[in-house]
Amino acid sequence: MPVKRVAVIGAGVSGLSAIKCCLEEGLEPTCFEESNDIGGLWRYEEKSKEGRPAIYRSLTCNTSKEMTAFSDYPFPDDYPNYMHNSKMMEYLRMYIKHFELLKHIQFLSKVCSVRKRSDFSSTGQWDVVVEADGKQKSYIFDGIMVCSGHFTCPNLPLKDFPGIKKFKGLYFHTWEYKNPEKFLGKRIIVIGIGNSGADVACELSRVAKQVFLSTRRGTWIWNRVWDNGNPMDTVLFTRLYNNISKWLTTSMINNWVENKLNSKFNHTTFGLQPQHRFLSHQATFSDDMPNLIISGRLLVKPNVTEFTENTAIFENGTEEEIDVVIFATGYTLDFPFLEDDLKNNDIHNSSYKFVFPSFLEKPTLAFIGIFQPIGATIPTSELQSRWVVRIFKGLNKLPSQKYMTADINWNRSKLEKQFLSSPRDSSRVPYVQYMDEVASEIGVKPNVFFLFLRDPKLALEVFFGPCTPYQYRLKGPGTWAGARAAILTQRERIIKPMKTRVLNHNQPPSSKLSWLLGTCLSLALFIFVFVMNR
Ligand SMILES: *[C@@H]1O[C@H](CO)[C@@H](O)[C@H](O)[C@H]1NC(C)=O
Ligand SMILES: *[C@@H]1O[C@H](CO)[C@@H](O)[C@H](O)[C@H]1NC(C)=O
Ligand SMILES: *[C@@H]1O[C@H](CO)[C@@H](O)[C@H](O)[C@H]1NC(C)=O
Ligand SMILES: *[C@@H]1O[C@H](CO)[C@@H](O)[C@H](O)[C@H]1NC(C)=O
Ligand SMILES: *[C@@H]1O[C@H](CO)[C@@H](O)[C@H](O)[C@H]1NC(C)=O
Ligand SMILES: *[C@@H]1O[C@H](CO)[C@@H](O)[C@H](O)[C@H]1NC(C)=O
Ligand SMILES: CC(=O)N[C@H]1CO[C@H](CO)[C@@H](O)[C@@H]1O
Repeated sequence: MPVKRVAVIGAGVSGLSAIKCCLEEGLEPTCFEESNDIGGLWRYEEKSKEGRPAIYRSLTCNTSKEMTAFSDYPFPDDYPNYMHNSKMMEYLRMYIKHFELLKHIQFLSKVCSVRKRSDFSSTGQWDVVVEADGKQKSYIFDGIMVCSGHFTCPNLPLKDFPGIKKFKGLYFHTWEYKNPEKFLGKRIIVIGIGNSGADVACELSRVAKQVFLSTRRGTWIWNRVWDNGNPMDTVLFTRLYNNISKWLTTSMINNWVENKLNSKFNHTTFGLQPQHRFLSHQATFSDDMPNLIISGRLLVKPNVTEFTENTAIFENGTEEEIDVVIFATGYTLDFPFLEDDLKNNDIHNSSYKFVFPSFLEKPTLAFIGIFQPIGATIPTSELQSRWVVRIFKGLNKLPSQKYMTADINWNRSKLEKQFLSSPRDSSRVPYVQYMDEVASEIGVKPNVFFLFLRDPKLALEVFFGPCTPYQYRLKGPGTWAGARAAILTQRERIIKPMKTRVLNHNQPPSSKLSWLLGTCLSLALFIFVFVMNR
């Protein structure tokens, strides 16, 4: 029986594209959102609410706009490359207006439980209980898309920090942090050096008396602003690099990146040098941190072994007076509404491509955007949704359970070898590789060679340029007529927002010869890559 009615749980970025993909395939989506508005993680609120994601006022996207867009809805050209959260909300509001998604969302509706119906093995249907207005209501759905995100349940490992209960000052998780105002002149310690830890420590170190950043293993720091001022992801996440990386060993890639990052500042001198290699663990985005470390506003410290009433004692025996402790210790996955077999199974251990739990008799439940792509979330979860709705409708089939389990185990052992065993790393996948894999399932992966024969200009941009989401709208189901133009104009949209002081004086003349040489080299490389792959 094909799926018709679909419950979408959550109206964040993943939920919104899930609704849109359902509509595209003629399904009937109902989206249940616990709060009173869309946006999920991206909606800033003055106070964090339990069970909801939360962000600080200054939060800025860590992926650039051309890499972050929905695949058939580019950002306006005057939007900055790295957006403040309020800009992201503006974009999401334009998106739901343009595709008329609002009428499919029920706000202030909390999903309490999602249970298999007794005839699940034949129908694949689910009983869904939703609470709204203090009343519970039951629904029957043919398909479920879980889009509730993975930043809702803060991880606060207090038991690892003896003495924290005795500590007289303030302590809390970054989930509760909003802005630096009330921390003027304080002595603060931030524990953890992930993206939030780095952001919060840098922001506070401008106003606090002193900020300490405690890290057990250190980290690699990379930048939003890459060579020549280009957004990092538009430079590194290309088909060319994805292709080249297949011929290099992991350690060659690590050497290259680590040298590059160390040439900006020496990670050993700055006290950040980790034991692990670059690819083994999530790196931290921070354009500011080296400036704040070198100016002494931010001091990098080792593990805290103990807190006293007003100090922190570090692993090497030093002790510092502290007024505030901020735990930037990440999040745990939490799906309180799911059945035990879905909830207890670590879903990354048992989901095919992080989407379909492989042990269900019917593939009528999918996780969308519940993983950690090394790249933007919007296009990855959108592509997952495009695949899911086609599976729901029976237009595409999943492989056998045996194959899926083997694939999951194979990938897991590969991940375990490559990454540190940390919850964050169990679901990390390189962006281009993952997008291509899912795109191949539904036949929307561009074939660069055939494209080259038909439309060389486009093919070169697809191969050498940033692997933007529009590439997955060039062919197959869900083709978008604007995709070609969007790809050919993407570089203009990258520089447009910075053209606020247009220079009239002439640029130094660049030689025609070097341009010609560059073009010939690119072509040669392109042909070489193609030949190597035959
Ligand atoms: C490399 O690029 C060629 C041409 O686009 C493509 O056919 C091939 O699949 C790519 N290989 C990898 C490993 O990405
Ligand atoms: C970084 O500094 C350390 C000493 O602090 C030195 O041994 C090392 O060679 C430097 N690394 C690079 C890449 O310059
Ligand atoms: C850091 O300190 C905590 C608390 O004492 C301890 O549980 C943890 O194992 C330490 N980590 C390392 C890497 O030493
Ligand atoms: C601990 O680290 C501090 C720098 O934060 C350094 O001055 C001190 O010598 C170190 N102490 C030990 C015992 O290594
Ligand atoms: C997930 O896989 C890891 C590594 O094999 C294992 O240690 C862990 O117990 C698994 N978790 C579940 C819930 O199956
Ligand atoms: C951006 O930050 C989020 C939150 O820390 C993280 O999950 C994601 O992996 C980061 N993106 C990239 C490309 O590293
Ligand atoms: C995401 C990922 O790493 N997928 C890999 C899982 O394993 C299959 C082979 O069984 C690979 O083709 C995928 O690339």
